[in-house]
Amino acid sequence: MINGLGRMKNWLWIIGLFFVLSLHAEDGHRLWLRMERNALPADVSLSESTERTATLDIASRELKDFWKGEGRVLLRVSKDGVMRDGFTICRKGLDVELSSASDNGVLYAAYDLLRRQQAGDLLSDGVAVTERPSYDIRILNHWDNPDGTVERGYAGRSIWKWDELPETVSPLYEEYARANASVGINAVVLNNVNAKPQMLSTGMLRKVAVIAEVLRPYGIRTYLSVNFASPKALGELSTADPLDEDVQRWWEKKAKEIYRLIPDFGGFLVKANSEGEPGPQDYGRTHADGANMLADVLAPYGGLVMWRAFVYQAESSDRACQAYEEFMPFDGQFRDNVIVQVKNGPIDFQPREPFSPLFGAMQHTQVMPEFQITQEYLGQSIHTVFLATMWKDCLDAETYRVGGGTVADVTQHRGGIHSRSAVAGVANIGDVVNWTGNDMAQANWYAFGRLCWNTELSAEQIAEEFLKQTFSTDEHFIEPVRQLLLRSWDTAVSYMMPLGLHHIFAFGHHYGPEPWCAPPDTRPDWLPKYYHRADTVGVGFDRTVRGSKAVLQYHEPLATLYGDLETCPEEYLLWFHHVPWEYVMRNGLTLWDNLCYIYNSGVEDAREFVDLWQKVQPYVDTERYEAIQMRFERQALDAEWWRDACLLYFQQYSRRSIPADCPPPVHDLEELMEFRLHLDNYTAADMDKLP
Ligand code: GCV
Repeated sequence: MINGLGRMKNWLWIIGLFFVLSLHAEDGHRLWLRMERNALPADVSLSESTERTATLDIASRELKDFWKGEGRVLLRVSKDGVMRDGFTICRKGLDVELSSASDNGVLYAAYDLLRRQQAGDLLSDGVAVTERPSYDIRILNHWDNPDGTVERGYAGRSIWKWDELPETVSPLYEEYARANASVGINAVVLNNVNAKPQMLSTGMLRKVAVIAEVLRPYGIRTYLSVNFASPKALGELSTADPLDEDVQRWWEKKAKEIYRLIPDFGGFLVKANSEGEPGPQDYGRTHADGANMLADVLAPYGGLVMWRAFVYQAESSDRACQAYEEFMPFDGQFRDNVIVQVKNGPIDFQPREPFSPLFGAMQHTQVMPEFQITQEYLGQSIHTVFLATMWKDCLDAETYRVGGGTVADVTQHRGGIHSRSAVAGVANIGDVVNWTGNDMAQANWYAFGRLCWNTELSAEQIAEEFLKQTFSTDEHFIEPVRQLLLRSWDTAVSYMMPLGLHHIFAFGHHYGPEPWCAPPDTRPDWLPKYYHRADTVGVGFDRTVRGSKAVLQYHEPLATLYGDLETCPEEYLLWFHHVPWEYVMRNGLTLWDNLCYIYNSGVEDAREFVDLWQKVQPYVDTERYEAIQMRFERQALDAEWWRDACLLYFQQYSRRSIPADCPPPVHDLEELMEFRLHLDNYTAADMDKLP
């Protein structure tokens, strides 16, 4: 018989065991930061002349806890060190010295050293490495709303707990700061570009100040998206006209309040006159008027304005032309502390777009690329798509502007004495335990940081680093999964929108295919038909000189190359041309047959990912293995759905049969049109509905 005390002991034991197990459960929360903690701290100290700071305390603590080297680690901040967050790591015998002109630089050096240790890439004796970041500002844009929802977020709710702040400070904030610092991210916009005016209320700013305080020692500056109509919306003025003196005074007062609370506040991100957001054009003013007014307000504090070029009007005959048309007239008219933030492609984070012509065109304005880490248009938190490959494609593209230069070159160029180069990524982070919904999507957060730090890194290197730190260093795991990641973007493009097709998504949620979608009374440029233009002659958007003339926004030789059907890269064919179904492509097949084969190859690749992942099961913990495998299985089913939807829909126009050696569709068009393939449909019940 077990007495009462014995029973209680048993329960305590069970609870204890549960606690220990849950602590060690592999839930993905540790991201790529999986170093084993030292039993005894490593020997880490500051050089004599280096003064202690909160940032150096973090660098010391990380190295004491996780550096396995036997020698001494010396941290040195000196004015002879590398500037702008850069650093040198030098190994002498067993000792290592980390030096920089700033404490942030030393922190980045500490994480670099730990990354090398994790990935088995240690420096040999006598070797020194010096690193300098490609961009000064490496910033995450959160599309998080004050009510805790996240626009285009697929990883739970916002990590910012506005209801609890400023009293309760979630431990997530510091973990988040650490993860960012470990990959060199040094700035954060906390809220959605569709900004609520309430973000600038005094109550909210006090909460923002608390988050900024947690982020600061990790070298991270806080920025906010602002609603251009704030002076009106917060109830004080009848206008938000940027040339109105009361409006200017309102912003000056607001800036003073912000900097009193957050002395190192980074600045404002603004989405103006786009998708219904207010802006200077509401008062007959220009983007330059609006941006410069805010820039003047922030200049005394060293603050920046990141002004988005993501603009388009319903009436336009080609949405792809609009950012250029609206911004080029103001090239050279923006203040030094304005950076124009341009999405990587001319439309909107589509699976594959040519680079935005604005990068090459704006020669007298500081321009920064904006990438989307959250996979709004690429399978959200279900599909594995490694985005470093896509971002490299943009960054490495030659713009052919005067003097030449790739997108990376021209955006890293620093125009004026105050200007800083910058690059933004729309975050894929939420409050789910593994941060990004899909464990594999952590790779994109990681890749964004690493690529902004060094645009010369290859996608392959980044994939390998990530996998080694996050899963396993075993070559039997690394080799196949690295290949999978590197193929994953091309695969997704093949089963979603090959050959330059774009924006044929389901309305609103952008998960599944709906090339037919045409709800009544909807803006034409929000509908797939506006983009694919399929008819009985062919498919694709004519952006040549005979069409919308978008090709002319590129410098030569690109304008001619893209504008000629015979020379246009096939990956952009239907982006720039309306191509007859029977057009014979470079491989000798017709456009229609090619389309069928490419869609099908995407499906086959997605199926192969399921098998490939199964083969590496021995190297992955059960929890993450299963969560990822379930997603690969769904991805393969979705790929089939995409292929059938697009081919059966376009077949109505091409009136050609699917080649005999291509597997016939699994679904029929009616059924595809009835069931809206959606992330939320993927409950067990809805999976059953799938044929
Ligand atoms: C934040 C696309 C997205 C919107 C987003 C917008 C933008 O249109 O679907 O959710 O709004 O881009 O980048 O401003």
